[in-house]
Amino acid sequence: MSQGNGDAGRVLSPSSSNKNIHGISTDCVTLTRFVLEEQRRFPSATGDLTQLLNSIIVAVKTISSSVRKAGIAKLYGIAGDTNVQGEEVKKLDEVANELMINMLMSSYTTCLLVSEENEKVIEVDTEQSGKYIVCFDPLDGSSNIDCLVSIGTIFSIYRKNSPGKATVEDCLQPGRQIVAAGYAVYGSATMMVISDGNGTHGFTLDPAVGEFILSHPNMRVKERGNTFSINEGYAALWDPALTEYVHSKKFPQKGKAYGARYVGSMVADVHRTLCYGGIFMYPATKDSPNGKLRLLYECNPIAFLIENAGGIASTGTMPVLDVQPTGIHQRTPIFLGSKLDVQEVLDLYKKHSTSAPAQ
Ligand code: P6P
Repeated sequence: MSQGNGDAGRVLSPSSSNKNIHGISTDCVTLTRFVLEEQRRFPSATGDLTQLLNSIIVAVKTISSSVRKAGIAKLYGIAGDTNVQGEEVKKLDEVANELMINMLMSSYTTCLLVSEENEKVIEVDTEQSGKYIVCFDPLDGSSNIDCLVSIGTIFSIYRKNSPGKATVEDCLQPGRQIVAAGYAVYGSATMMVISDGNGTHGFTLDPAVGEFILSHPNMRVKERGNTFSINEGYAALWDPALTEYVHSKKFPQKGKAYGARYVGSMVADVHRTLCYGGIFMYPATKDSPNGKLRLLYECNPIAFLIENAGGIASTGTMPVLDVQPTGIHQRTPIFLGSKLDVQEVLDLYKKHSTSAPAQ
């Protein structure tokens, strides 16, 4: 599928084809239908990417159902360390990881998987393997589950470009090579935000139907927002450029101060930034010279979505998508969101010539 230069105008819109009879849509654009439409833009497409995305959709629906049951299950004593059969109850992120791995492997379209939960790359058995590589975080922000803060699943899909048996080197592609990427956010509703390079589009899960429905076609990041998002608890560890930037948002020489918003769950902070504009930052600090967030399955997929929505995602010195990975779990600083807001930070790094740690 194309990258970034698609004719986004082609994207199906919920209003143009939506007929309502007794409040029931008779022509809603589901994510499955959207993916099929996108496949038809490429006559040579084999349908493998469609099959792969549909497998991810099933995994996400199941994770969503498990996330929403987790709290009540604990309350009724169904979940805890063991269930009524005395079987060990897996932690939600383990369940999410197994779901993603099983659905990806059984799609017969993948050859290698990189998971935040697995130290080593996961090889797909030859009789099941296909041409795609998927890097994913099955349940990002899972430490927030018990306090019901929104959490998410993040994924990015690459094509295996080298001949012969897939190796870990095939996973170390810059984000610019991403074929498609997305996240699911398990919040007040469950939404999937995806891009195949032809714009960034949001789909809301209708639990009554069990389908993701196109609710936010062609999402665009505002040129400038009015909030900044960063964990200020680490302010003592920031470099001078970042310290100057945050100070300028809190004590502006002219105009209103920015609001501060920070959930501590990347998908929630990113989704707010995508919807409302502003800037999300997880910078390098004196303690963590490459920041905390992982390049392959957090920063690259999110950067792909943000760029396809007209925003910027930078390490502080270069676009995130241009970083050449050297390890499957490497970290990177990230500054993302509204173009004008992120550019202010980049200009300050240039001024202080304090380059965020080189990748
Ligand atoms: P901190 C969640 O643990 C996570 O990996 C991301 O989802 C989130 O953006 C970040 O860590 C929060 O980290 O250091 O602010 O608690």
